[in-house]
Amino acid sequence: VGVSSEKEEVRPSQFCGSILSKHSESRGDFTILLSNIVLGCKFVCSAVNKAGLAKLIGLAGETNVQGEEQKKLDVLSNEVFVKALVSSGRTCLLVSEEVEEAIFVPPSKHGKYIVVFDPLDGSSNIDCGVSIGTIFGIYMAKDKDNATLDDVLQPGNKMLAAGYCMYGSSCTFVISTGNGVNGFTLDPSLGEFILTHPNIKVPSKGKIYSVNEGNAKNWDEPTTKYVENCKFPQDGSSPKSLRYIGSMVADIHRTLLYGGMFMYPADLKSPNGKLRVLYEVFPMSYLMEQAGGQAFTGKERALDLVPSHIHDRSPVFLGSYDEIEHIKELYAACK
Ligand code: AHM
Ligand code: MG
Repeated sequence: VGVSSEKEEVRPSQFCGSILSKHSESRGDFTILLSNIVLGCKFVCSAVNKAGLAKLIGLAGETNVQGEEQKKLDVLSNEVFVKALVSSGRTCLLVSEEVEEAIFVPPSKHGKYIVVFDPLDGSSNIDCGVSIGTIFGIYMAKDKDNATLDDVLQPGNKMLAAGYCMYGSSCTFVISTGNGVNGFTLDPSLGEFILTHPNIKVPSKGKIYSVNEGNAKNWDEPTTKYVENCKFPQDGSSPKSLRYIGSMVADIHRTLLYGGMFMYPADLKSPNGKLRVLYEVFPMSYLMEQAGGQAFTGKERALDLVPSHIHDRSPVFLGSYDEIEHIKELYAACK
């Protein structure tokens, strides 16, 4: 992937490992970190592609014909990313959705970066072959040899970079290092990600809304009004289409490319929504803003949230600039 933390321009001819920094102070640490994340994504992509064959080689949690224990894909993905990140020698603290406590990297492998990640988001979709993905965000520690939880309990606007890899009909890696958003598609014959979606910009308006409407009974008034307006617009415009995959990476990928709004709002049963702040809400909000859209919690800009626990949740509305303006107005009117 041809990107670096120093906000270089991304060129189609740049592939993973071919980065020449323009910045003399740069030591290539970020490039090494990123190439290890990309390696993890390639590994998980390969495992996901074989998931449908699991019955032939042994079901997850069972023993296969070689007598090897089969790991569940989400467990395997977590192990892959933890190993890839620790062995990069560029991280000091990791937070994974799969692990209750933060992971402090052994001193011999210390580097200055902190990575928060969901190794395999949407894993309930694995068995029916629907797109799933990895989500990550990167922070910098104040002191790599004395990293604490405070280094990671920071607002999303302190992230240096964020991205996701979608394991779908193709394997797509989308990243921002704070200078726009770029998308790369894995060419399986080369084993390299190729820049296929340079400088992604989310359309300012959208014709799609995306939400789990099964929760509508418990929604608050602004969410209910927004969705009502999508279906029965009062201004003579056409109703919007509903698209909901139930896999955040795929729903956000579509929203980035086609516009509209993806939301996982608060409801009476889940006042903080479902999605996790550090490794779901923040990275996707960062990408959406970098693509010219917005991300809102119902109270504030999503990237200004300060999590108090590594697995905190928050409601979130993400998407086209004008759509988020609309939901903000509805919340303001309800105050
Ligand atoms: P997971 O981290 O347990 O996979 O859950 C997160 C997923 C997101 O990918 C998706 O947006 C959401 O859960 C869907 O939830 P629901 O099934 O309640 O609509
Ligand atoms: Mg998740």
